[in-house]
Amino acid sequence: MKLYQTYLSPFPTRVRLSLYAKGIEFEVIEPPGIHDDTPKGSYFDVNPIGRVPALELDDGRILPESEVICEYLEDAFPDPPLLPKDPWARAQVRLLSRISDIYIVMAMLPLFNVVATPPKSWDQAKISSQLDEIGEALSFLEAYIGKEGYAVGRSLTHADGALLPILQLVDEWLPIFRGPNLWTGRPKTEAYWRTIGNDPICARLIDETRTALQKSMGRG
Ligand SMILES: N[C@@H](CCC(=O)N[C@@H](CS)C(=O)NCC(=O)O)C(=O)O
Repeated sequence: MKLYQTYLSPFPTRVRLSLYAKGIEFEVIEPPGIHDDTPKGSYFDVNPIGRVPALELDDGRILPESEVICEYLEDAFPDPPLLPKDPWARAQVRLLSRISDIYIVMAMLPLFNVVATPPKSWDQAKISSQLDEIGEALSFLEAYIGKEGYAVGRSLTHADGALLPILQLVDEWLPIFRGPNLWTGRPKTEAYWRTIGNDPICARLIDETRTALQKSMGRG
C-alpha cells in the first residue's frame, strides 16, 4: 500500500496507528503543497480533495479521509481489532474522535494560519480567544476520556490515533503562544497524554510527530 501523508499533519497519524498495529506494510509518499503554497499538481489525480491522508491499495484504488480509511482498514484487516466489541465502547471511540475533529481541531485551525505570519503581526486578542475555545473543547474531552491508560478501555483503539497528535500539539506546540496552561483543570486528559507513550505504537507515533514538529518550528 501507499500512504500519501506528511508527518506534521495530525490526520495521517491515526491511519499510521492502524497500519502499524495491524502489521500492514506501506510506502510513505509526501505530496507537495500540504503545508505551503507549492502547487499540488498531480496530487489532485490521487486525491481530488487535495488533502492528506490518502491510502492507495495494492490494486490501485485510492481512499481519502482519515476516519474512513481507518474504518476500511478495520473491516478489511480485523486483527488485531482497534474497535471494541461492545456497542457502547465502540460509540465512545467514535465520540472521542468526533470531539477531536469537530471541536478541538476546529478551534486550532485559526492558529495554524497565525503561525504562517510573522510574530510581530500576531493578533493577541484573536490568539487568546482561540486558546479559550481550545480549552473549552478540551473540557468536552475531559468529560469522556478513559482513565485506564487508553482513550477508551485498556487497549489501543482508533480514538488513540485521533487524540494523540492533537494532544501533542497542545503540549508541544501551543506554548509558543504563551497562553494559559491548558492541562489545568483537565487532569484525566493530562494523565492520558502523560502515560499513553507507554504503549510502543503510540511512542513511535509521538516520536514521528515530534521530529516533524521540531523541524517545522525551526528546531530540527
Ligand atoms: N477530514 C480530513 C482532514 C485532512 C486535512 O485537513 N489535512 C490537511 C493537513 S493537516 C491538508 O491536507 N491540508 C492541505 C490543504 O488544505 O491544502 C481527514 O480526516 O483526512
